[in-house]
Amino acid sequence: MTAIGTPRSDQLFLGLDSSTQSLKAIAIDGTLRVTAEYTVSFDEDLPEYETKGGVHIAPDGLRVTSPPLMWVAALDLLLARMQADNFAFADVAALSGSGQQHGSVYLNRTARSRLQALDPEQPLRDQLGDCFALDASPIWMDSSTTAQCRALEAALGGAQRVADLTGSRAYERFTGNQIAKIYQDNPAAYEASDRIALVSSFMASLLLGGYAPIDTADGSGMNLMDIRRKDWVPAALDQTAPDLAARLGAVSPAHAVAGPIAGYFAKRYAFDPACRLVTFSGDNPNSLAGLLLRRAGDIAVSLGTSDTMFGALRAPSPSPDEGHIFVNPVDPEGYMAMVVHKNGSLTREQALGRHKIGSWPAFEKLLAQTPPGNNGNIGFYFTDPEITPPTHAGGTFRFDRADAQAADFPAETDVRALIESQFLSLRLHGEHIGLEPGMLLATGGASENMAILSVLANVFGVPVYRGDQKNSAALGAAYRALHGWVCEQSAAFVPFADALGNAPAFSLAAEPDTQAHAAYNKMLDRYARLEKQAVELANRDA
Ligand code: XUL
Repeated sequence: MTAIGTPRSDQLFLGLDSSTQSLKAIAIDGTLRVTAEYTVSFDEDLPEYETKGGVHIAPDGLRVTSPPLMWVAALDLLLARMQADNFAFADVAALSGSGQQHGSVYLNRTARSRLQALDPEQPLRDQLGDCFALDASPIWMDSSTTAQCRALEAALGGAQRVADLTGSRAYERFTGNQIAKIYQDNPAAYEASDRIALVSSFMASLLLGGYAPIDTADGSGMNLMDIRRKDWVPAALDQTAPDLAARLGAVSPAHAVAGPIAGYFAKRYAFDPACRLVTFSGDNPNSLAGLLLRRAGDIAVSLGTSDTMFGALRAPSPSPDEGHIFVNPVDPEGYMAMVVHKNGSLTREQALGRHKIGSWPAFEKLLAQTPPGNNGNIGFYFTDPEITPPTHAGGTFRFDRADAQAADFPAETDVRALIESQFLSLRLHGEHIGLEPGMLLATGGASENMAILSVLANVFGVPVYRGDQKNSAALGAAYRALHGWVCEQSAAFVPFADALGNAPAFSLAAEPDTQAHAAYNKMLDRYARLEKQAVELANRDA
């Protein structure tokens, strides 16, 4: 007989990931083997929403939104594809999910009853079109709320105080500042909102057939939650908008079961009506789970639309200058720290275009033509206003070995300057919030590029591993579905590591070269000094 709390090999656990550009699903079985994966790409599969990279960018370049109904349509399409593939919905014991962090969804007073009374004969899109108080959801790429950020810091007693309370100083993309702007610019939309959800809790609400809670890990990305008390900060809510607590609802630990899946999905797709819905969380917290980062010093670098570096911490020490502290999604008493670069993959792709480099192998060849340290040439590539270090405007700033500004670099120097700069910045700012790796786990699109991983190993001086599984947020959601299910079955919190005992090992991808690492150690102070100069230059142009 199988012990209570131990999943059977024929049970499935499903993880969804509603990211900036796509909606993905990964199913694992009770032995943690990945059994199926599906993707819907917003631009390609739902062209009627006319997004580019899943988003709409306003002419000022600062306001960035996505249509929330597109995320609903994506769920219809994803589940239809799974059904056409004979996916065994009935075997799913639990599901959970991931959402791009910070994005907010404004649901009007019809939403709750509509979610509770979904007609299984109709797609979701046809039933939920008019349940939004706002049809453009601000997302994490939005950087239009500087005034609201400064106002929050002033009201709470400064950037350090906001960081100490909420885990981060006020950041433009953090949801509270976004809500403040909506309240100020469009009070009618705020007034019409019955519930303000994160992307994660919104997607969960669709599957739950009712309002799903915001979890404490994704909730840490709002500048509204006390990361130690795990509850809203009244003064932050008051500063943001009136009657906000009721619109946000109560927070929940990420491992908690929010309820069974809505009858709609049981009837339309033959899910087991008892299938458990484990609270959804943000993409970075889910990636922490997907990469099984358990020990301090196990640190991941995710190279995607945004580049992020994150790892688990016992005690938080938030900085007002960089990085974020979130509640840990698989250890409600623990924390995670994270540094984010907005300018990740798109900036790397732009370098390819700018220098007419036809392919990634050609990029690797160019990278190999220059030595670690790039003969003293350093660049800062803020295609968009950067998050770390924070800038108010974009701009590219290159410095030669004598610190003189250069208009351009030859292609082979420029690609190295770009990759080295992205990783030196992660190292510099990560160290400030306690992220000191003993090893690195690389994930995301660019982690398939060996030359890039070798620069990463050399900058940090530690081995770089790579998971075979690229979609760490969706996988993390599947792992968390299993974790939440085990906790519920056991009627007690079970440590994640115990629930996930069988998880696969990662493969070594790059080892550091001592000499190259020494070159980067030497470079770091100069890099930090030039970074300050680049930030001043970017802000001067703002
Ligand atoms: C994290 C952040 C991004 C988004 C989208 O703070 O802004 O990583 O979560 O991936």
